[in-house]
Amino acid sequence: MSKEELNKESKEENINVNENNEDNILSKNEKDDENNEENDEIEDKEEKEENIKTDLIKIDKEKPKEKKSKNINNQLTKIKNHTKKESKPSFYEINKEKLNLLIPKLFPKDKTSIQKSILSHIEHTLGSSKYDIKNSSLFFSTSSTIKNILLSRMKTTEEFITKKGAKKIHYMSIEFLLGRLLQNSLVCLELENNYKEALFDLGVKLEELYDEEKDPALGNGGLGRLAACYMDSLSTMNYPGYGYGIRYDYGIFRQVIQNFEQKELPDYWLKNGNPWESINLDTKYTIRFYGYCRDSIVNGKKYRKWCGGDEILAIPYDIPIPGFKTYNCNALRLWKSFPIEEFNFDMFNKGDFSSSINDKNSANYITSVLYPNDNSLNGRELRLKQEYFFCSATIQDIIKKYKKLKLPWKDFHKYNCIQLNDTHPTLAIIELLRILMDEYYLDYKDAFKIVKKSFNYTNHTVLPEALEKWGADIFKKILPRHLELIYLVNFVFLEKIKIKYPNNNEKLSKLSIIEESNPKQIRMANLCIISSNKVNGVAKIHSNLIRKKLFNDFYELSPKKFTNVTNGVTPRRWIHCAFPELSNLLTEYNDNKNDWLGELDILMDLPDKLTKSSKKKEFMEKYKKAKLCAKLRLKNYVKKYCDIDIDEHFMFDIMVKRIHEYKRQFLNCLYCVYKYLSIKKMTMEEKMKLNKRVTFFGGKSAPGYILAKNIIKLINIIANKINNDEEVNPYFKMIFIPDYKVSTAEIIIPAADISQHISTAGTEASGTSCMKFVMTGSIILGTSDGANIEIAEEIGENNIFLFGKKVDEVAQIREELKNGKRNYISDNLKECFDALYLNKFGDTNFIHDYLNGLQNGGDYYCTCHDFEEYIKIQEKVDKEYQDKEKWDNICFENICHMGFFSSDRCVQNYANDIWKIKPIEVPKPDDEN
Ligand code: NBG
Repeated sequence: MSKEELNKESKEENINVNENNEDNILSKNEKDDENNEENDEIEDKEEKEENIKTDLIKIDKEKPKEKKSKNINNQLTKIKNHTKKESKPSFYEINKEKLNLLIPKLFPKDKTSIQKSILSHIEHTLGSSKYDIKNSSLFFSTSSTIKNILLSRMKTTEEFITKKGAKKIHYMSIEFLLGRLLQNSLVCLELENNYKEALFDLGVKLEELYDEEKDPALGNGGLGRLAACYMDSLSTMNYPGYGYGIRYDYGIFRQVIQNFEQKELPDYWLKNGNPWESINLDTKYTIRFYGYCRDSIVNGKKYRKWCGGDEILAIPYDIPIPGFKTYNCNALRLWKSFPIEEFNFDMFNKGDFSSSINDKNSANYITSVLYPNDNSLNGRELRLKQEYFFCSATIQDIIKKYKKLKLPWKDFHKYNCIQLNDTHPTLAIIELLRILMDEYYLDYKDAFKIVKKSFNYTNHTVLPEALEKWGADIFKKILPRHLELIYLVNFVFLEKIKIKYPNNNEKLSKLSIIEESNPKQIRMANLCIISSNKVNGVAKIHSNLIRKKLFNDFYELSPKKFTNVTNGVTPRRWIHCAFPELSNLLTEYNDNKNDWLGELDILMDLPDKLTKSSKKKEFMEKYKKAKLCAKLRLKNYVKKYCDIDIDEHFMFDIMVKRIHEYKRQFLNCLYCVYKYLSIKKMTMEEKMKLNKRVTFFGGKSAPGYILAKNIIKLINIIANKINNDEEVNPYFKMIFIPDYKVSTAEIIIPAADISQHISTAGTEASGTSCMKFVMTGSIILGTSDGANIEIAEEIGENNIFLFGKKVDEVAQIREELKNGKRNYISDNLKECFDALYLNKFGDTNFIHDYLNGLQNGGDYYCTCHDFEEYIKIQEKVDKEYQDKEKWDNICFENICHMGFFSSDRCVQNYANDIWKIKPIEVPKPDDEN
């Protein structure tokens, strides 16, 4: 369905919502779904037994007559207030007319008003001097002018959506890898040219200001970047969606290479302030850690209470998320921890100055730094505190907003849907359960029903080392009440399992949330699955692996719960911002319309249209020039940051992603060794026929991941040898680009001719950079893994270089390795290993143990097994690159067939199949000029 159709439908469907007819709030889709939902055998029976009896209004009615303790009175007043109509008109209601006149119109569009607005911020917001204006303050003030527009839109969007009584999606993610925001915001507002012109008139290049922005790098890799793309698409598609995460003071570390090795430096991204956020001091929530649980009696019934321990505050920083060509602007709410009191006056007065600020420091620690692990568990106490901190604040926020609607709890899920981006926000499930049971006195059954209808869980990995588990002992200490509730959820669930599978302890132990080890471990994924409405993987192959392998027992129990939403990326950032020359060209030949940026499928007709109008040749000439611009940008970047000269006419072969054994940068590195050794053996004549190539690597390793760090070191040592060998470097170079992040990705990705995505089949859940590479005109060299498979389906198998063992073959090889089979080292591979054993590239002793392991049954990721096929496909790549015209043509056709991989399609899938929400287009108010 196109965006227009969706919007039209939404307008029709949302009329009259909130006019005493709650049912109107449900879309037709949802009503159907309510009837068919939950076919799961066990859960279904329960579902139909009785309707929820307890809601807030009822509790209020059933208020006991006898005298209650002060405490209980307070609690009941609290509940009563939930339903009581407020009588006092708000500030807004009193001043509505005046406010609309007095709040300045904040949408500068023409040259002079843009300039005025920027300069006013320089002088008044920043307090900088007009006598000494630097690019850094111009960046901040320019961004501030745009933030003001977006803030107004964000508030209006929220107000409109609330008034409509629409269901909202709350997207919870411990990482949001936003990347720079200035250009993206201008593009969404369609003001990029206006600002360019206004600044140019002042002698400033807008692009130079883009470079002033520090990446808000609040994530590790694909998972965090996916969350950012989804935020962009939620606004673009007019869905009422809120992001919730953590405002880390330090995001991912800055990577520098010293003596060939990765060194980590702290990256204080807030050094110059963040122009995009606004702290919301009206909202604060108390978060508790440690303490104890006790019984309390309310209305003759026993309840549990969590008391004591330490309390800190969560305060939100909101970042407006604009959509492309729409007024709608959602909010990303990031929590920062604060101490309850600035510091302890008592201690201060007694002269204990350092202890008086201790509390302040320990509260601040919670959100100070992002854990730098990608696809592996961070089993630290502080990490668990981060997870709970952000879950509790988010759930309290959602509840506060829901309470304003004055509706019964049983309808909570009709207005709220919570998506868990992996298991890091799992505690939100238990936090909602705890608040419903312990603070609003719902019984377990009712509370759990609400929870289960509200939550959905996305799994992002099948790697065992990344599946979160927490020791029950840590939980007992930090979150004692949550541990009790987890045991309760597990008990109730396992009782049902015992009925379905009598005398089957194996089933019980596989399905249990608790792993009976010493100490006991809590399996967060099991908790998510048991407590969620839907569970999805992120690419077809991955979702099938989840169903058939990873969570097979759960799948057999509730097959309908499991679904797939293949990942996608936003074309605004990854085509337009990253590769403006290509974007402008596509717009030019799409009748000068850039609507394709909001509906990527539009490009599908472009190749035919160009052929029919005989403009194909002219277009392809311009395409070549655009690609050359992108390659030159990378060439200059490499000169600046690596001090290496490269020739833009070489084939650019790029592999950039987190460094991981499963992603197999080592395989690519071995091929570079092979290529070097081969060139060394060649005659001049043979060399002259070579396809000239630069192989680029980039990516960070987790600081404690020794093998990954050794791989970085190996790449740098080999690159050093190759680049300094004059017999080889006219034909082949190898570069490691340090500090790979969103802003560098925007320079690197569009420059590629070929890009590598060569994980062992069955290990990369999806991968998203593969999509960005194809969208900007390069061909994938990859395995049958993750999203590569679906990209091949969309663009055609002939337009992608696939190689390597398939997922079933990998399983078979692993079995054979277990049984002692060892004849898999080819002569080519042996030669490469020998060169490394003999330290031909420099001291590579550090990798010898790994090489020994690979040859002795340790080839778990099939690096050696795939090596020969990899050489063959690389030869094919070199050969096909000779016909540059054909190559460019394939790239162009591929670009035009990537509509499926727009994140707009993804959020539409989530909205229709999982969240059951409809878009709502917020009308542009008359007072915005
Ligand atoms: C990563 C996968 C990628 C996938 C992203 C986004 C985690 C745990 N998983 O393959 O490794 O593209 O998630 O779904 O970071």
